[in-house]
Amino acid sequence: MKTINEWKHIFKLDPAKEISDEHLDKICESGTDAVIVGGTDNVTLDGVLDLLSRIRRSHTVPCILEVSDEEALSPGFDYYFVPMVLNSKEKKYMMDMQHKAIKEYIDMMEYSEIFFEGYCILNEDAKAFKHTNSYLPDADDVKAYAFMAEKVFNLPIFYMEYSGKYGDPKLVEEVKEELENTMLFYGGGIETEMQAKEMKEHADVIIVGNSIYTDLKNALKTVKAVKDTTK
Ligand code: 1GP
Repeated sequence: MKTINEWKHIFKLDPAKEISDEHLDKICESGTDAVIVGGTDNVTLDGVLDLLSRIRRSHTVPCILEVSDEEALSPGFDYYFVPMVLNSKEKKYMMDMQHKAIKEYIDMMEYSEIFFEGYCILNEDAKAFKHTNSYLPDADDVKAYAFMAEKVFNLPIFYMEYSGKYGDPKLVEEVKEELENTMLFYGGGIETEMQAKEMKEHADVIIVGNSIYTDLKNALKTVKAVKDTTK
């Protein structure tokens, strides 16, 4: 099995959205490096467990829970990604929720399976942006957050989150230049092979979410588009 720093592509499934078995099979067998289960609204334990069991039933793709609500925390995933929202105006989303979860659950978990993500939410219209009371950083702010994610907090992942909107490839390129060891994740608005390739030029990993539900055929093509890249 590949290690996380060899990954290039991840599909993100929203437990609050319906997906047929046929489509889920296609996602899991697409050649993607992993599948994240995560969302912002209406993420319930039932929804998370339903997806986990349907994925596990017949697939071996690595399965990650992105923990946004501790009520929906469940054992059985390969990895747990925990967002720390660097551009939230509330300390709660950067520090306090994570602190509380560590206090309550760390003894039950395997720390090697947990990855903290330095999140920077860059789409003002995204649900996560509003939910976390974030502000829109300018390019220099974003680069400074990337620097802090790596050098100050030593986080394994810096995540440029444009959820629902295709972002700025130039800024992704500039942010990548700030990072030496921390992996750069890009997510947001990828619907075509060309967009996947463009963002993968700079990001280590691209995440494709919404287009799974709106245009599966083209969403599936994003896997091969980035697998062929050498970086
Ligand atoms: C969302 O970054 C992911 O958390 C992917 O974004 O849904 O816009 O593809 P999209």
